[in-house]
Amino acid sequence: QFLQNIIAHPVFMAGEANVDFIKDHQELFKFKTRQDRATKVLSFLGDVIVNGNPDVRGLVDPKRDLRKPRLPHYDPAAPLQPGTKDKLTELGPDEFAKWLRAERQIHYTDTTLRDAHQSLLATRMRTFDMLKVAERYARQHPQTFSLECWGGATFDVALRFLHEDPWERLAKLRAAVPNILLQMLIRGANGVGYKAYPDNLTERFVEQAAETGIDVFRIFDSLNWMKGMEACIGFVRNRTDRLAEACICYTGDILDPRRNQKYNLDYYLRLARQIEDAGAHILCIKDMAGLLKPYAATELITALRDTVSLPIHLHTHDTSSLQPATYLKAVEAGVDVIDVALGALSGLTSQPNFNAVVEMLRGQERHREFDQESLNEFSNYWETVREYYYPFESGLKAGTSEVFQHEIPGGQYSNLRPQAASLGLLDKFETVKTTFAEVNQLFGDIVKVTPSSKVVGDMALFLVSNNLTTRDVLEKGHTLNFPESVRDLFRGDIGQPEGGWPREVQQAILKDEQPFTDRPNEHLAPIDFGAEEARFAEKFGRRGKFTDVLSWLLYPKVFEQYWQHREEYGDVAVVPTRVFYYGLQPGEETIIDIARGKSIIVGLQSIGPVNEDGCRTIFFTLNGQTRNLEIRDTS
Ligand code: 3PY
Ligand code: ZN
Repeated sequence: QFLQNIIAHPVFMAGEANVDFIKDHQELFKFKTRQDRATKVLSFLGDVIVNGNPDVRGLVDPKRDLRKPRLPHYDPAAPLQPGTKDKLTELGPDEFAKWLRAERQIHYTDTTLRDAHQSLLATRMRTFDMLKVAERYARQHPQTFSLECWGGATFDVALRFLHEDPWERLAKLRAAVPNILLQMLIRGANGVGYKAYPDNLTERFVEQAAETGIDVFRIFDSLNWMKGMEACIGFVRNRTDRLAEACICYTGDILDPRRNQKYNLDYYLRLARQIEDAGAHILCIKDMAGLLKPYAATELITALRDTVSLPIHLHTHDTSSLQPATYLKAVEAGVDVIDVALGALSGLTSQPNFNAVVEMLRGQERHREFDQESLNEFSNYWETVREYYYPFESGLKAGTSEVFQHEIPGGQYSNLRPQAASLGLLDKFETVKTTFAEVNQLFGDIVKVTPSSKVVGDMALFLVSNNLTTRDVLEKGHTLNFPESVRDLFRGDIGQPEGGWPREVQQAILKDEQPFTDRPNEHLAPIDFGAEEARFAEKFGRRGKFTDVLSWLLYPKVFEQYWQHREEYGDVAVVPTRVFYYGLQPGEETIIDIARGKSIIVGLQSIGPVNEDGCRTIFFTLNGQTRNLEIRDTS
C-alpha cells in the first residue's frame, strides 16, 4: 500500500517528487485499514437487515412469494456456435451492413437486458440476474442479431441505485456472450446523460465502450437534430471498428392528416438521407412511444428502402398492444431487424413478445427459426426473477390506445406515474397525460424522447400542480418561474427542433435570457483527461481505472456516492437480488460468490436489540463460523 500511496500522491503525479519527497510526506506512511471483502459484504447485508434497502423503503410486502428461478437448459460441452459478432469481425462494419441488408430471414434484437426493464421496472435489473443466464443464452440462441444490454438510463441507475459499476456489467456480459453483437443506446451529444457533454468526453466514452464490449451503437437525438448526432456517428465510424446505427425518432402519424403536418413521410425520408450521408451503417426507426401503426409501417419502410441503401432496424414499444401487427407489416415491407423482449419482460411499455413474434412469422417466407421451448424457459426464468423487482412495477395493467393521443414514450410512462404520485398528483394523472399532449403543442410539436420528453413531462407536472393551463403560459408567462429544465430546453441546451421554437413561448419562458442555435457542445471546453485523472486521484485518494474517471466525469455526484458505497461495502453486484433488496430472515442462509472461484456462505442467526450507541449486534455465520457485526440502526 506504501507504493500505492506514492503513485497516487498529487506531488508524485505532478512529476514534482524530489529526493526529500518521502521524508517530507509522512502521510505516505498512513495506511487505511481495509476490511476484507467478506466483512464488507456482511456490513452491507447487516445494513439491509437492520435498516432496509432505501430503494424499496415503504414498498416491501413480506407476503410475496419470491421463489428461486429455474435456469434454462443448455449443454456446456457443446461448441459455442458463431454468431453476428463473428460475422462483424470477419466482414468489418461496412461489409457487415451490406450483408445485413441482403439477408432474407428476419433478424431479432433482444432488449430484455436494457429497454425492457427500463420500461417496466424502472431500470432496476441487476447484473447478478443477467449473468445467471447470459452464457446460456449465447449458447442456446446464437442466431439472435444483438442483445441490447447497455446505455440509456442503465448507466445512471446502475451507479445511483444499484451501486454497481456499469462498465463491469458490460465486461462480464461480453465475456459471457462472445458470439452475439452487444448493443447500447446513446443519446448523441447527451451521451448516457440528460445534457450536452464536451465532444471529446463522448469520443473517449465511445472508444471505451467499444473496447469493453459494445458492437452496435444506437445513436439518437431527442429532437431528431442531425447536429446532435453527427459527431457521435463520426466517433463510432472513425475511432472504432463497430457499427454506428443512427435513428429517426418516430412521432405523430404519417397517415393522419391531423398529425402529419410536420412529421410526414418527406420529413422522415430527408432525415434518413442525412443519416446515410453522415456515415451510419444502419438506420433505426426508433418508435419510442409505440406510435407507428401497421399501415404506416408499410408506407414508411417501403419508402425508406427505396431511399437509402442502409439496413433498417425497427424499435417500438407495445404500449397500445398493437405493435406485433406493425412488425408483421414491417417484415412484409422489408425491415431487416426488429426489437423484441423475452415473454415475461415484454408487452405494455416494453417491446413486443419475442417468443410470440417468432411464432407470428411462422409460415412467412422471412421466418427465422428459434428453439421455442428454450425461449420459453428463458421467459420463465425472467418471470420468476421479475417478482424480486415488484416494488418497481408501474401498475399499468393493459394496453392503452391513449398513447396515440399523449405520445408519452414507453420508458417515461412508467416513471411519470411515480413522479406524479410523489407530487401528490396521482388522482390527477389523467390530467397530467392530457397536459403532456398540450405542452407538446405549446412547444411547437416536438420529438419527445429522453431528454426532451422529460422536459415536456416536467412542464406538464408543473402546470397541473400549479393549476395552470398552457394558455396561462402565453397570457401570464412573464410572471411565472418555469422549471429549470424547461428554460434549458428553450435556451438551446439540448438542441433545435424541426421548425425552431415558437417565438412567443420562448420569450415567455426565457424572459431576458438569450437563446442560442448552435451546438450546445460548442459552448463546453474540452476535457483535459490528464488533469482530470490527477484530480480524481486527489479527490478519491488513489488513481481510478479509466472507466471510473469516465463515470465520474459523466455523473460527478452520483459517482461520488457510488464510490463511497463501494469503499464501505465492496462490490454489492455479487449479492443475490432477493437478499440485496429484502435482506435475510433469521435462520436463513445465502451463498455469495465474492470473487471468481471464491464463495462464502452467509447465515443470519439473530438480530440483537438496539444498544445505547444506537447500534444492533447482528449474529451472522460466515462459512459456518459465528461473526458478529455492530450495525447502526437508522430506521
Ligand atoms: C433512453 O434514452 O433511455 C430511451 O430509452 C429513449 O427511448
Ligand atoms: Zn425504447
